[in-house]
Amino acid sequence: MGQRLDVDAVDALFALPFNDLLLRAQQVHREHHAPNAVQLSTLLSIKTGGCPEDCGYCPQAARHHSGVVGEALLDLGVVVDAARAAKDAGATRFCMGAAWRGPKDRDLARVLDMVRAVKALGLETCCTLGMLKDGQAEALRDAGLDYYNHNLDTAPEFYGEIVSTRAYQDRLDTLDRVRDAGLAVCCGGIVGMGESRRQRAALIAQLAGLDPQPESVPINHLVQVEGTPLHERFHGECALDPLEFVRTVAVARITMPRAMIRLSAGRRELGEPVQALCYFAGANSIFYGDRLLTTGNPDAESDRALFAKLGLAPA
Ligand code: SAM
Ligand code: DTB
Ligand code: SF4
Repeated sequence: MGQRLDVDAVDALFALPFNDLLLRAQQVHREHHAPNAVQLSTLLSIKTGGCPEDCGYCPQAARHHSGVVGEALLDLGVVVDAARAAKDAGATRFCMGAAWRGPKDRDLARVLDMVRAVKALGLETCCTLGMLKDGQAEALRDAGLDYYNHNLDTAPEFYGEIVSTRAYQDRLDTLDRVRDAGLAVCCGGIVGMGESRRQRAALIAQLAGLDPQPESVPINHLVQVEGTPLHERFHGECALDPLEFVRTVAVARITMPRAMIRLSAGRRELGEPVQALCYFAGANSIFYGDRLLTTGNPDAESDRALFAKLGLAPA
């Protein structure tokens, strides 16, 4: 993978006066993207809960007592119905997420059928299935997959406090497989997990240092779910100033000028004014629909109302 961008340089962007940072982000945004267009992706959890991994933020880890019940992989028909509904509501991409460490070959075969069927509806396709083994990214590509989502989650220096069941390098290896197969890369992280500003800068440096840079960068704000270790750490108290979240979006925009920056988990909790600032800071993609994987998201109607207020249009 590519060279890591200088963390000091990214940190210096974070330290700019807020207005200077946002103006610069908006200028970069306008050089590379339509100023008022937002791309809409809808998520579906095709396999919920019971995950063997220990990601400290995640309600789907079997070892966390979040109340999420482990379910089987959804049937093809259920997935196709959800994709059709997403398309009818205006989404252009359909992202299928599974609570796996990685797909077993017999499960992957069923996901390939889902990818073929969703693609046939005329939607862009995305999957997030965990770590991939040799050949799996190619199989997904051949079935018609456009994007694979796999996040770095946080800075290498902070990562060990959040996840122990897979290494940072494992994530980079999966991203290499995805890239080598010719799939578009969707890779981002989560902020608000108690990391320092320097560690947020290090996450962005890591993402921007991927070569080539990801086509899509989800910036998630931690959704604190009861029963997860990070909820136990912060007890629902937000660990991040909302304006620092806006800064993170702006720095992502400046350092990854061509990427779609996706305002991802935590959008409901941010509220309209903070979301509006994020759009100004260069966010141009969202998860659209009233559910993420297991947690809530603003419903489509309230997103459409916010777009109308801001003069934004679906891309
Ligand atoms: N199991 C697969 C994996 O981890 O690679 C795919 C699904 S996993 C739920 C996808 C991503 O969702 C995680 O990498 C993480 O960035 C994000 N995520 C999970 N729980 C979250 C939470 N509570 N708040 C914010 N983002 C979260
Ligand atoms: C990403 O970066 N965020 C999405 C998507 N990729 C798969 C997932 C957010 C999950 C939030 C917690 C939940 O709903 O379970
Ligand atoms: Fe499993 Fe993915 Fe949740 Fe980690 S983030 S516990 S791998 S579903």
